[in-house]
Amino acid sequence: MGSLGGARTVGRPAGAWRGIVEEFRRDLSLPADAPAITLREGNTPLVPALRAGRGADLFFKVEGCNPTGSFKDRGMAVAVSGAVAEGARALVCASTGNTSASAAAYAARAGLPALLAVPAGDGAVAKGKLAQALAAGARLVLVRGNFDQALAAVRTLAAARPHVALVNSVNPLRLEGQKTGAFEVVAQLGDAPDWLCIPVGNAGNISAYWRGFCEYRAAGRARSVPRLLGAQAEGAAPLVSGRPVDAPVTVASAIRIGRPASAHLARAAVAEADGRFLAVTDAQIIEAYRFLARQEGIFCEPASAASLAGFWAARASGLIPEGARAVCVLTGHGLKDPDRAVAEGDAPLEVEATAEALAGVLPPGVD
Ligand code: AN7
Repeated sequence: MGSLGGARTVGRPAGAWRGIVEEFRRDLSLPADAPAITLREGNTPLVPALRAGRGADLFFKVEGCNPTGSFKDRGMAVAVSGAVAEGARALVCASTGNTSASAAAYAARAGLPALLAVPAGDGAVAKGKLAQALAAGARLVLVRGNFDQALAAVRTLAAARPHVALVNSVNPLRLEGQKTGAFEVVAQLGDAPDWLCIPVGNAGNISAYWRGFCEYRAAGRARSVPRLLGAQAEGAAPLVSGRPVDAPVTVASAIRIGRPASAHLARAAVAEADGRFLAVTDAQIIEAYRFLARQEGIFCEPASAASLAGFWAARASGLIPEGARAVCVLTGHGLKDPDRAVAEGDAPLEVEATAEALAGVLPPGVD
């Protein structure tokens, strides 16, 4: 603890962002003596939409700019800081990929081993996320089952072992960290937006954002709270149908989840927020994914694009009115899933290494 605590002040220029544990410590329920295990997560850009807004005042919270490329780093920083304070000797989690990538990095930062249980099978976890876990030296285990089964297994494993810290979002510190996304949105806009649109898988993040908005309103730091739009993939939409899904399917592997662990919290949040859960098809998700990269310049992963697909559906139905201020949370970076990007892109051209050859393939209308 001493050496980790000391590391906090090393090489810190005045005014530099210290990561969410230090920046928001007074608003986090974390033991006061917990060290900050941080990669300087948070402080991600809120980027105005140029072309996607369809008459609304739309912004993107670009969570792919976190250290491991997803919003999970906010929760992981707090969960791992808490685990170190409690003397954990190992971290475990189940994951569709981003939680494991984040756990692997923060375990490395904390000097702890990590056991990551991810679903086996082709395309079950996007390649970039596997690469991150392997790069960090974590013990990556492919389990013969889906995410929901993997989560049940690691919960049972960790419950019997006090020195094994479970860092899935059933760990309350995860949601504590992730609520800071809402704090930042309020700071960036000057108040809460009218609507917050967010992809829903295990249902932790939507619950965390709601907590963050409510706390800021209670503290007088925001005048209002947003309505919540929770977007699920049609083939993995238990919160829309009201029934668990035993074999969830969607191109958005991050949210291929049929039994969300935080379903109760998310349902309560959406009810209090006068919000909605909404299902979007894989075709709608991919349309939004392509639009974001090609028309907005923002490369996110497919699951993240579900937020924009949901926003568009809600604009079309009139649920989100013209002129409303909305934020879509783009939860993970596009590089997480390189196979999808290549599959959606145009095949590259190959020519001789001459100016003449390149002149022959200039974009139309350019000479
Ligand atoms: C990019 O990594 O569940 O509703 O194991 O990676 O809080 O689960 C990932 C979820 C949205 C859904 N967008 O958030 C995991 C995992 C991305 C994600 C979600 C995930 P939750």
